[in-house]
Amino acid sequence: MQKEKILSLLSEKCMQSFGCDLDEATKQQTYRAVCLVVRDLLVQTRNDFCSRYEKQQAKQVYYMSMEFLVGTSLHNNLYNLGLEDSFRAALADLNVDLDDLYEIEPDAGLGNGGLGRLASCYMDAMSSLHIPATGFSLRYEFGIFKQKIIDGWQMEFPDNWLDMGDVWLIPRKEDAVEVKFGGQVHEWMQDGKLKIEQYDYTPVLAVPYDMFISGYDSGAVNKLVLWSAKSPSNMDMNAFSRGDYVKAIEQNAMAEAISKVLYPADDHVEGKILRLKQQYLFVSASLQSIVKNHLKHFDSLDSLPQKAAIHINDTHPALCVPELLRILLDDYGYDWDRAWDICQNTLAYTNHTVMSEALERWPEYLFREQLPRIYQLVAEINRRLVNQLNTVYPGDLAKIEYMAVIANNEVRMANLCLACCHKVNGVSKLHSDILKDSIFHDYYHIAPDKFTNVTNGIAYRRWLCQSNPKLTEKLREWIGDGFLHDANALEKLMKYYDKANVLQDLQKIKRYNKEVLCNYIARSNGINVDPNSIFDVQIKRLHEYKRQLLNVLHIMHLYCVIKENPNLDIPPRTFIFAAKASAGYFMAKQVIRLIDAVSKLVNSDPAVREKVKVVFLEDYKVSLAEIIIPAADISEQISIAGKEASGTGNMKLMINGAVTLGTLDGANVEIHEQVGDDNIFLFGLTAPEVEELWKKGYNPVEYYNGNLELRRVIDMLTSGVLGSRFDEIAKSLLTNSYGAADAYMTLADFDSYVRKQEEVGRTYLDKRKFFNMSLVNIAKAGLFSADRAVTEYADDIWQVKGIK
Ligand code: CJB
Repeated sequence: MQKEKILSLLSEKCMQSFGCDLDEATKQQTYRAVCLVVRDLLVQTRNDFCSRYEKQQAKQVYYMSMEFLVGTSLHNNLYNLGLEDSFRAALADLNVDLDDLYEIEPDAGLGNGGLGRLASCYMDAMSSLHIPATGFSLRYEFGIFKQKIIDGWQMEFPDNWLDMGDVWLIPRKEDAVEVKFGGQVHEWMQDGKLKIEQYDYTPVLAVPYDMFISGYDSGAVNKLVLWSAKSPSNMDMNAFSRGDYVKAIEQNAMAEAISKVLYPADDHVEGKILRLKQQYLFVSASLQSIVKNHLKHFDSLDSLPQKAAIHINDTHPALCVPELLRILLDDYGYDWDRAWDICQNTLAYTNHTVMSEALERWPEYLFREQLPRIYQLVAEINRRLVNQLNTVYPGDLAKIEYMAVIANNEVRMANLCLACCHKVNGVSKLHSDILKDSIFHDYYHIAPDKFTNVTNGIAYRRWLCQSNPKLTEKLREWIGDGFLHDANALEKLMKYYDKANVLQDLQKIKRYNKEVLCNYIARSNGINVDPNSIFDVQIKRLHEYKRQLLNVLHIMHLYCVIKENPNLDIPPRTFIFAAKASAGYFMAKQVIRLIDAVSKLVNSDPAVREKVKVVFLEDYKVSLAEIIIPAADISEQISIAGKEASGTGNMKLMINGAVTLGTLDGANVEIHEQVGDDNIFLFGLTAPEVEELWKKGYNPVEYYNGNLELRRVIDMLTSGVLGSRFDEIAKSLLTNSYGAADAYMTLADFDSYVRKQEEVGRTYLDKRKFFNMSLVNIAKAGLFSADRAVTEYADDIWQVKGIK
């Protein structure tokens, strides 16, 4: 597009939206005008795409997820539309730097971490692959909280993203749907048919907002539909006319509270009523709109499984099962068997974690009270399931109870999905095997064909091409443009494996990206970091199983070693952390406090700080990850084996040339398969070894007593040298009385980790060797493209195809 055309579109938008000329617009107004112009372009492409797939009566994907961690959109959309350079040039005429506009865009942080970001990567990939898809979620008024660290403590602040982020959303008030909560169910016979009605319920309106999702160089634009809860205006009229003004307002607020805020817990659930209401609101509204859309094009719901693949992203949208059943039975008069058949063939489920605290279960009374009709259906699903299980496992009451949807006064959402969905997948080879062999083994036994694996993937055009333009430019020069469409073409880089000038260029690019990050660190933390040091990065949610603690204990060990021997010859290191902890997660917050204390100790000690620096970057989010990842040398993926379902940060770091230091957990196993032993730093127990050790009886005190280095750092925690004491952490490692001590085997893996870290240091001294490794990581990262992952979903689970 010519820059004159862009300028005229911008001028028009500016006048329309703000009543001012473009050259008088503030930066914020210019930003909004640019976004609105881009949005219009997306609408045009979308209309064209829709008419093509409607004409072909193509099957569609409906991706149901409580979280979409979208991040920013302007850069992504301009890049995908191939308009970045022309917009940059047009804006330069106005003395506006496009990068400044990128910076003022808030992240749409409608997710906690990996799961939500994966959903966004898959939306991007579906658009790039021309697969007609709609994502459904909630339009949280407040996304993931903003994090500040004050005196070592994480503080949470509201994320009012809609202030600026609303520019990408198009409301469709006319398409609002009603969702019913509470009340009673009335059943009666009419003309020989059972009739069902919910009465005395509380209605809540779900209003859809559309956000368009572009694909790379693709004629396809999909959309994310975000539901916002509203109180129906007529609901309070009675109370209002009786003069019960406060009650009316209260009811309004209660309805609207449903989409107010994202629950900030990751890999962990809280059985709160509001959360159940969020889930039902978005599930019911989405299914109503899917059904309506289907009936616009086809004459009955019999063909739903042929035309719609509804995907349940983790158990949060598991209410899809009984809600779709309810619609088929109550609203469209299907009989049970036919309705169940349609549900089974339409719905598929991805499991994202084996952590027992993340498996959703609802107290039965609460579930029944909030969703009386849905409860009846779940009870009937359970009754039929238990009957069936009695024939497969006669008399095995323990097994049947384990597999039941309702047991011990709880409704279990994973079992609901397992009982119904035609496909169930894990998110890495190891994780999918653990599902089959262990947590879902009994379901696997009765329906082995249901189970499959789709290893996660990333939208590499965001994570490499957009966030690391220097590397991308060089890659294009070295291997051509093929990788922009097909990530497997990155493998061509292997021909330069030992080419000195390529390795030097890789080193220069890394150095440049490190300088960018150094500037950020100087601005945000006031710490001067040496760009020649190894950038050793652990960025992810703060969770005990991810073992940020192991990383800190090693840093404390290094501190001790350097204090003992100030002339120690090791390459300087900068340890970079970024992580949010769930607001109520005490131990996670203690670990943040420990990182903060260690960083103060290390960074202020003249004997140590030349060799080691520790930086904790506040408020980890997509846009911050985009700055850190291109600058990383070492990617810390050090979870206890068997617990990290996949990880996707590991893939983003790898494709940017960072070398993984990790356990054989999640997708690290496949990264290892890709790069081979020589291009990864592996340490620690494997998943079977972890299991073995638990069986044998794990006693962390033996490790503490048997390893002087380990003992020294654990003793430091309670000695006061860190400025304050970390008794709870030490206790959780050695003497936890309410669970297993050291539940994540940090002590068992300490020695192996320390030795591997020494190897990392030695390897880095040989720059050529290190950048050989880095090159291999980039070259072999193609497998982890979201395009590959989505193609597997499309072929094996959804049976959908891209549109010509
Ligand atoms: N995951 O981010 C979350 N939240 C959850 O509640 C459960 C799992 C993560 O999902 C990612 C995407 O599949 C995985 O890569 C990651 O291992 C897992 O922890």
